[in-house]
Amino acid sequence: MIFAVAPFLFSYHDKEYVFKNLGVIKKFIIVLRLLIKRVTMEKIVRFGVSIEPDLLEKFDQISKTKGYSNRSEAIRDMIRERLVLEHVKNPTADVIGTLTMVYDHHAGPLTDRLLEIQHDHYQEILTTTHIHIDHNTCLEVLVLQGKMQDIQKLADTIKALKGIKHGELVITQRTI
Ligand code: NI
Repeated sequence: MIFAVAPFLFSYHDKEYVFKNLGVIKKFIIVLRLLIKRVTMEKIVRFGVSIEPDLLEKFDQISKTKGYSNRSEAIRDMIRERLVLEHVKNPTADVIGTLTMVYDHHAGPLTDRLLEIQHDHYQEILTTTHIHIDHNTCLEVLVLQGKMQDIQKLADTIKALKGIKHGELVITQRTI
């Protein structure tokens, strides 16, 4: 194949040459397409799954409700979700995530405590976003990174503070 391609590569600027060798070029493109297809196909593994019809029906119904266009993508996402769940079970696993909280900034020394805790954990807190929802209420999002046990402990400490109305920790991993 390389012998067929070489003259084309060296003379691609010569319109006449290209025109004369159109057949060779077309063949080269077909071979190239097949090669690309083969390389990309190898990254995907197909496997058969035995499943009860009613279970599959329920799965398809949920997938459809969630907007999946095909089963494969829904199954892939389900597997990734499970992998994250397993990953975060390890207390020393490296994780990344967010803590979203809603609080009343008038509630006692809450804002001072929050600031103090955040400065104590500056290595785990990548960034913070603060939005004033109304006169009393604040929404704050912390982007966190570190060991699972440290992130969980930090989130628990913040959520337990008096004045925090709601807090939710969402954890994921960098590569899934
Ligand atoms: Ni505020």
